[in-house]
Amino acid sequence: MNVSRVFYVTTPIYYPNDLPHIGHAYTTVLADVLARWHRLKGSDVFFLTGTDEHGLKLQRAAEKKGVKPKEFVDRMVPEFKRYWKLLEISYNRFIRTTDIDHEEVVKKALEELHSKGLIYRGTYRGWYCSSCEKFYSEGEYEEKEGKKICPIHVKELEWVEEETYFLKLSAYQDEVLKLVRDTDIIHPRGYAREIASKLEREGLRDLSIARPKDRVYWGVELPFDNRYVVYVWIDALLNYLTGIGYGGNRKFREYWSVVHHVIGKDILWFHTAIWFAVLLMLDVPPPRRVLVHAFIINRGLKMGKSVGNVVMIDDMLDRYYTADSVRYLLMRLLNLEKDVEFDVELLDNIYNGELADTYGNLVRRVGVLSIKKLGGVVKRGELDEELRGKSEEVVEEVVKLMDNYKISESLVKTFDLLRTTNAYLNKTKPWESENPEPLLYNAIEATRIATNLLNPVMPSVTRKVAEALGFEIIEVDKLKYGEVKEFRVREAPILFKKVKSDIS
Ligand code: ME8
Repeated sequence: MNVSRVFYVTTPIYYPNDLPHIGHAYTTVLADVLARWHRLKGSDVFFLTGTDEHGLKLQRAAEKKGVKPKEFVDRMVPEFKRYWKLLEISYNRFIRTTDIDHEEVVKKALEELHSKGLIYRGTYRGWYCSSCEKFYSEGEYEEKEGKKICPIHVKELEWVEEETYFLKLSAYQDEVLKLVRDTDIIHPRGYAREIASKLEREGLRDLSIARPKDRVYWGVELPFDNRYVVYVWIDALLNYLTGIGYGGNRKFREYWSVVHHVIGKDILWFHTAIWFAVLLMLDVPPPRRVLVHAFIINRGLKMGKSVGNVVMIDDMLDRYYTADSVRYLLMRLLNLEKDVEFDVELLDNIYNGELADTYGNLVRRVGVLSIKKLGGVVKRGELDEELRGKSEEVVEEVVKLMDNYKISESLVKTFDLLRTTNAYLNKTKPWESENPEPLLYNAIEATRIATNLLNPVMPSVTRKVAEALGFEIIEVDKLKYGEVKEFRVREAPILFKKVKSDIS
């Protein structure tokens, strides 16, 4: 196996205390698009997603429902799987932190850290947010009317004072800072600067990595002291190792060398400062990339259950009918650096203008005309230089953009080609022409190129177009304008039903 032809991508493992919403879909679809893009480039891809099932938050959610935590998460996991199926998420493994192989990895890792003398006993005194499952140090929280407030969940922090075990992260501060500042692991770089300056300002403090069982019983037992469970974030981060069979084998090393962690900016500190230090301690190389995106916000606040401003995946599927449309819209909105407001009017316009009027309309037109004028058989004739030039330019640009995680820009580029092709039809008028075949061939060929490029974002609709117009979705390196000798057009499907802006 050639190393450059391997790709490993992960999503955060989500807390199954509630159903996933479009914030979770945003990350998961992004990871799926990268997985599909690399498959389209001929790589051997491993795509990992799953659920983060231990800890106080889950324990409390189960207590609220009056059931045991395991029973509660067992009920929630099928819901996550159902949503990811609806959205055509092509994961290779759905990992649960309650999986036996994972619990073994956690124990093995903790043993190793302990035997290396990196864990010591101590007392933790400080503030905790159970929704973040995070210890808050001074300056990180907000204060309102004398109360300490979690800035993400806008709720009061809890005071925690307990005997625990600490992990000696502070010993790795300089090495971690180097990885953050002097490598290209964290992307976009603004996030690296943010973490570097936090490290320079506050340093990397030792972390409490256990919770006493009389407070938190729902977790992996600490292998060297059964009165404690492992702190949920340490448990969770290790899933990325379990997912590909943590160990010294070749498969693990190959996948690990290219791992991309896709995350939202809320969990950046855990995936950089803390994770890099833990990996250094375990003698595992740092991840190849931590790909960070900003938030989807609604009425100015991060969309989240505790804030009460979520848009559910079902709401979006109801409005835009198909997984492909929802995936397209989420990826069209995607912004790694800036928060984006969930704006239905804007989404309606993109949906109607781009999917229905541009892509849908083009496919329908070439389909109908090919069947009517040529009985569906469209042979290659003279290639149109403008469409060929445009197609080649778009393929080249899209490859560059996708390889740089600029998915929204790549969609805009591909839609340029679709628009140019619609304009080509308007200009050359194959419906009036005595020799419509070369005109239709060129239009279908450009449609094929665009469809092939759109496949990772809209897997179903692009397959449908390929079948209707009679071509195959192929590896992107082999995509070349004019390659197809003949199209056998079978039908002229209507791809996207328009939405009316007056309903919401
Ligand atoms: O943090 N906008 O799980 P979680 C964009 N279990 N992305 C959003 C979002 C929004 N409004 N809301 C959620 C956890 N997300 C831990 C992870 S990993 C070892 C452990 C996405 O269920 C985004 O990816 O709270 C964010 O980082 C993640 O969901 C948080 O999911």
